[in-house]
Amino acid sequence: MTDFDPTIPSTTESGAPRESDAHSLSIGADGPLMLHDVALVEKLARFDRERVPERSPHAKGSGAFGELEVTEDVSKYTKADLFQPGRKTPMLARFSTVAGELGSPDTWRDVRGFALKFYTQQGNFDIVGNNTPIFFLRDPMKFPDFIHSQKRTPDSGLRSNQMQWDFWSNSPESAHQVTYLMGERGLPRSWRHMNGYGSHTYMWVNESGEKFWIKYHFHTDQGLEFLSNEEAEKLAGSDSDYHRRDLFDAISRGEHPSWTMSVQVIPYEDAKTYRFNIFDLTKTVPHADYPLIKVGTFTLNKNPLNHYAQIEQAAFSPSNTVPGTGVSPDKMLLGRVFSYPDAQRHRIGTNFNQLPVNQPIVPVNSYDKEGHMQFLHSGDAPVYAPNSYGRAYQDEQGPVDNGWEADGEMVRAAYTLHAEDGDFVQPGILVREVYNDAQRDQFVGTVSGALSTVEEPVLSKALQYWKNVDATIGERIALAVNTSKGDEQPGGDPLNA
Ligand code: HDE
Repeated sequence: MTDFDPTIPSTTESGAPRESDAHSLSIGADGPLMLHDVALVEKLARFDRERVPERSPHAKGSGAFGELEVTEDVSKYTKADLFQPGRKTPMLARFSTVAGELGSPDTWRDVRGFALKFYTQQGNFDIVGNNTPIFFLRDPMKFPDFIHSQKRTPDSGLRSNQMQWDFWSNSPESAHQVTYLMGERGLPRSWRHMNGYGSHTYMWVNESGEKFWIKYHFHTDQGLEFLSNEEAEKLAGSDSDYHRRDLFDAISRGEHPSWTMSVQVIPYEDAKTYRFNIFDLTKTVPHADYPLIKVGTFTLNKNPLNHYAQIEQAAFSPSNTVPGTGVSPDKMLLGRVFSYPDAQRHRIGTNFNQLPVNQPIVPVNSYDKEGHMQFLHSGDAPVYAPNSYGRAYQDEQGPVDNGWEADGEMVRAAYTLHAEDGDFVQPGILVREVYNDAQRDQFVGTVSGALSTVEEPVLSKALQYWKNVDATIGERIALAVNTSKGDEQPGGDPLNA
């Protein structure tokens, strides 16, 4: 399918016949070129502008279109149209790595982005999550520093384990996510074989105005599968687009991947007394306390027709909420609500929401106007509100239905944390109780491999970080690192000889 007519001879962008796609206009066959050769100037000028800035994190990725079908009845928790029983909503998913650039290998160890856009009858609703249920940080102030530390050094332009571990070991709240990252989740076999999580706590509101705290889960129906370090390293060299290719080829073959959507529902008042601060993004909320409640299934069944227009220019944002949903006091989430549309205004252009992939399927009536590439217009309707000429506007007042109470002095501080909220508690449980022996061995191998190039003063801090997570694992990592650095100690990981 194409928006061009491929059967007519080529034209300029303004539609006039083009004289040549192969030869520039010159004075005689050997003479200089002419500035008024519109066909050449337009072609080169457009080529010069082909790239928009890549996403700063999450640059490398791809995605597909599909549909969310609600198979259960969760209407007692939310009035959002897309979550009503039996509803089918068209959607777009984009999966990505975080730290690598646009051309980087899909199989470098990393967290994976899991971004969903639902084109609902109440406007676009996005869940922009990852393949892990938690994150490295709990305050958005640290996010740019974190991303800088995972990207490249300013002088050599190289990636640096030293820099990554320096940031992590100085930020103990990262321990839970780094424990996930160094485990199997850091190397999914394909995007089809990984789970997705909204990660933050969000809000739902039902018809009677009752509010609930919500955690979104998307479990892969293809089963969880992972790559070994060796497989991933080999693929990074032989097929750097391995994950992109896998998804595109599977959908082309008619194998449509699907995910089961569930939510954890936490009654609004519970948050005040629960043993964890549920707004701290470095913590999971145990299923034993708040079990998964199934909502439905989403299936990806349609490949993009144009990667650039539909994936590169897709703009996902947690600020895209619809009635019956909302955000929460999670500081990271509140930072993101600002940052995504801001990045998109810069990256794609002020009117990015007018591009077909970002356009809602319902009518828009916004008083925002003009800026680069504006093409929707309001005719002769007033461009201001309030007005006396019939263009509708809103002025709701009083408490908003998806809000929460807040009080206190203005401070710069971490959240109020509870006894079980220590930075090393949940990562300790993850390595001791969730990982099995084989996974623990793999984990020790991966961490010690990554630390083998790290030097003082960072190394001691990083080794202490793992001892804080778990004394035994910490010892094993220290021994393996010291051995690989040529220490006198006897060889290798003692428990995995
Ligand atoms: Fe992002 N993040 N992020 N992030 N993120 C972006 O958005 C940001 C965070 C995630 O496929 C950027 O348009 C801040 C958590 C995904 O298009 C940027 C903070 C989670 C994607 C941005 C976070 C994510 C992004 C890059 C801390 C998982 C790719 C350009 C407050 C729960 C979406 C852009 C896609 C992309 C900012 C933290 C997931 C710069 C400031 C936590 C999946 O705006």
